[in-house]
Amino acid sequence: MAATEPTETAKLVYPVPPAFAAQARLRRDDYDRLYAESLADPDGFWRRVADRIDWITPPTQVRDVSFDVEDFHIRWYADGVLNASVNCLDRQLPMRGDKVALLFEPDDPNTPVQRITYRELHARVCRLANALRNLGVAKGDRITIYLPMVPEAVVAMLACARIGAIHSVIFGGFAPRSIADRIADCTSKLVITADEGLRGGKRVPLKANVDAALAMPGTNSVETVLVVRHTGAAVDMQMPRDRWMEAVVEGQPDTCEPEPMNAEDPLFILYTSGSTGKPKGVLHTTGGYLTYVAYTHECIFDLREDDIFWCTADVGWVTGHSYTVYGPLANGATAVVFEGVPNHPDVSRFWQVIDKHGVTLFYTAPTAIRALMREGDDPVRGTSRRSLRLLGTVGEPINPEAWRWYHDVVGDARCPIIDTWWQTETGGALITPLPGAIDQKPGSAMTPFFGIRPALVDAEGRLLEGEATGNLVLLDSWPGQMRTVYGDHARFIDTYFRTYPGMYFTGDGCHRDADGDYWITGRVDDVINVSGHRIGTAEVESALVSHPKVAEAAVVGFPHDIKGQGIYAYVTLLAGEAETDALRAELVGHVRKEIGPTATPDHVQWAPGLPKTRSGKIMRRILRKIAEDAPEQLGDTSTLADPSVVDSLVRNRRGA
Ligand code: 6R9
Repeated sequence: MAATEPTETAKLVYPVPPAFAAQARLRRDDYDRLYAESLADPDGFWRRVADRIDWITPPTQVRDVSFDVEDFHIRWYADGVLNASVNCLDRQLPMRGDKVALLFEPDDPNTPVQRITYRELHARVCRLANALRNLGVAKGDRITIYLPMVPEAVVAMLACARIGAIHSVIFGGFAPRSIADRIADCTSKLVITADEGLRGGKRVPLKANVDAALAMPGTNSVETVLVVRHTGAAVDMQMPRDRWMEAVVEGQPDTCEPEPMNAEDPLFILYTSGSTGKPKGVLHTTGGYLTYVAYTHECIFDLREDDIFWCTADVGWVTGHSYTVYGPLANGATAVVFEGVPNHPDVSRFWQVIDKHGVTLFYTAPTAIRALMREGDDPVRGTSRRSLRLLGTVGEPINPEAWRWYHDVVGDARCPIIDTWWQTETGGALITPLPGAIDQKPGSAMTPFFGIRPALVDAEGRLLEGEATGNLVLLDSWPGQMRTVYGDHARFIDTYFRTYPGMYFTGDGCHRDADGDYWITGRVDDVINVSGHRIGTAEVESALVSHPKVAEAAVVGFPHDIKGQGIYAYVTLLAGEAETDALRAELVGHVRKEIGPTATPDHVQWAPGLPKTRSGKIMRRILRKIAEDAPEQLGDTSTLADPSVVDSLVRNRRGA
């Protein structure tokens, strides 16, 4: 599923719809001209783009970058001073004070919608920012946000930005252990959470999860927990640590002096899974990030003043940060904040919400499209969707079949689709067709955005020319690039800049076709992409081996019809432990408890032994082939310490 097959489908080009091109911000000749300019004179190009930002002190410097590990640095607009919340709020007040900034659609369609104007959002952000200052939060302090998809999540992020605190948003699906690790890593001073979350009618015990996390070692940096009353459930309040949000913002002034931030001062940390060890704290700074997300949001979504923009991603992921919060608000757009899920109360919810709010730009993940495609066309056809003018996807490769269904059924063959490739690390979209300029091919992210220089390399780091398949690297920086791994700059350099010297290594495989268009094929490292969420195999393995009956575990991805990839775990039990179905279920539950539901293994196979080299390294290539049910492609197993373990694994594989 993950690997799209370009060869047959590349011929099927969907030209830019002429009606769309006629009104588009950027057309083919604009793309060609601006792309050429952005490479020929990056300084001039990005200087002009930065004019869209309200600077307290405009930058005189633009790009200052070296990917050389001996003299490594990435700085953009380094002497500029600004405040991100001012750009998202104050700047909109004169022209757009009464315009709706956030359109909140609750989990239950019968709960009233909230329409929050820029003026109101500004006041709410200022009140919370003042309250945070009163609680002793200062510039540079880390604040953990663990909230459902509700307007308070956006308010909390912008309140941090207002006073220069660094937010670290944790997805509401993460379990106490994951919360504790993330709090400990950045020594957060304050946590913002809610009594409970609601997803598809189910309650998520957010406050109880925070309580459990704060009982774990390493979390005593937290002085205060602010609790948003959301469902009204009774929660345990520990005084004086825990405070109700409504009580602390009560009576606060609705204006707040913004903290002047240097362009390179941190804006946020967002934890993401890597191929080794614990999740890393991806750090983004203020000036470059904001410039990049605002500019890409306008160009790639062909944004207009009256658009209703809906990105379905939770703010717990980078897509929510860049394209629900910072990009749209910096552009003065109206953004939908959706608390629910695509199949509640029924599988036409997305399309009903589009009709209810007149959504014009819709951005979601391939996994949701595949799940809804399986339900047939009727739930879609029963809705109008006439307001839509553009569709987007993000998070994983989209298979051509799902692409065409999205195009033909959801978009009534009217709307262009932008397949946007990017990463937590990249801040914003890097490879995507500009909708009025670039023809589309189902399954291809097509062309680089302005200033982006993708390239393909082979395993030895040799640049590949023309039509080729290899590892995707980026040859130069862009303003939205991450600046470091929080607290571990060496890990940042080692992870991304040592594999191929002088280049940023994405961790993705990619094919470039004869026309020069890019087809991302998926991760080439030990990261599994489950429903667009990154899961490190090492994290799942360490959760499994933390169970008292497990001796060893190896985890790989396998193709999954809906999720893109599923999680396949091979588990070796301690001597004397019985391989029962009950224990299998217990292990699955254990991983959910340790990491969270996104990391739930789809299959656990008992492995009396694991295939290892003589030096003791697990041969994941072999485990992947067994999980894929392709034992005929195992290749050479003669270098294994004990080749016979493979036969037993093949015999007992899931597909057998
Ligand atoms: C934004 C986001 C990043 C990884 C990335 C790649 C995969 C994202 C994609 C895509 C193919 C696309 N990915 N978009 N693969 N086509 N349009 O998803 O960030 O959660 O950090 O994941 O997702 O493998 O390396 P993040």
